Amino acid sequence: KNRLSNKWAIITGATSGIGEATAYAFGESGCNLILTGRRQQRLDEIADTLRSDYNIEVEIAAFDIRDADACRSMVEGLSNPIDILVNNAGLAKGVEGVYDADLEDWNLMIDTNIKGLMTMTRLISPKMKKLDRGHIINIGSIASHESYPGGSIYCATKHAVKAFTEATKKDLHGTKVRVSMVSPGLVDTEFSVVRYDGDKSQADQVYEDMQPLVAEDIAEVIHFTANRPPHVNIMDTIVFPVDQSSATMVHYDD
Ligand code: NDP
Ligand code: 8X3
Repeated sequence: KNRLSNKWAIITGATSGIGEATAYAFGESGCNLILTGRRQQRLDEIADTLRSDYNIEVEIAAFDIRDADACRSMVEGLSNPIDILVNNAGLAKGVEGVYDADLEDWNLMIDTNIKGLMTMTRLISPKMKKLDRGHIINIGSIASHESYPGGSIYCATKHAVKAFTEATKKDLHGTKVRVSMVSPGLVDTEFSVVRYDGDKSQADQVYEDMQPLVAEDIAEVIHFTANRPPHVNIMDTIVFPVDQSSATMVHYDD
């Protein structure tokens, strides 16, 4: 059953990877979309394709999610109540140990993965609470559940997403607003290119000799989570490729 038709969803970080794939998955179900990210041209192109392929309404807003004022003016400009907020925008930057990691990278991750997600939730949730409906879906990670060397701050930000998701659900206890999380393992997106600061060959090595997830695999899970009947709240789903068994246990072909 399609429960997403004619709804309105915001997907943050929809210019690539999981966010973009989720936009297509929701669009195919007739869900109207508001797509965000910093890269305006990509938003334009994705929105054009979605409008012509699925005959849905698509609005775009290019801004940096670390900028709380930009988040606020986007939300204040909305003309339709939001049924689904997919808090997806996020990144890892750097793989150094805590003792020599770059403080700018740390702030970038904290401000994007934690504060950006929290700001969007703070801005969108009041109307959901008032209307007694809506769904917030946060993109966590296996790094929300485990910590690994070289990932101290990224793992800390994703653990924060888990804590925030659970507390948000409890804050909205007694309402019909749903709060969920999806926690992927290795997904072949632009994620590793960003983590390795644009070094494509290092990024490719992460997914070499094993079969990673693709963005569409996670988009399907986000779509499934959003499309449950209104009384069903999926709290969290951990999704690995079959070649992965923990954050650091990955099977590579000989
Ligand atoms: P991508 O790099 O492909 O996509 C990240 C998205 O986030 C882009 O659309 C990017 O848009 C947006 N974004 C990043 N920083 C900002 C910012 N400051 N302001 C606005 N938008 C921003 O990676 P993924 O699709 O893999 O990542 C999506 C989410 O999934 C992230 O939260 C990530 O942590 C999580 N995740 C990814 C996994 C993986 O292995 N790939 C595994 C587990 C979780 P733009 O650059 O245009 O601003
Ligand atoms: C991204 C997946 O394993 O690099 O969240 O932490 S991992």
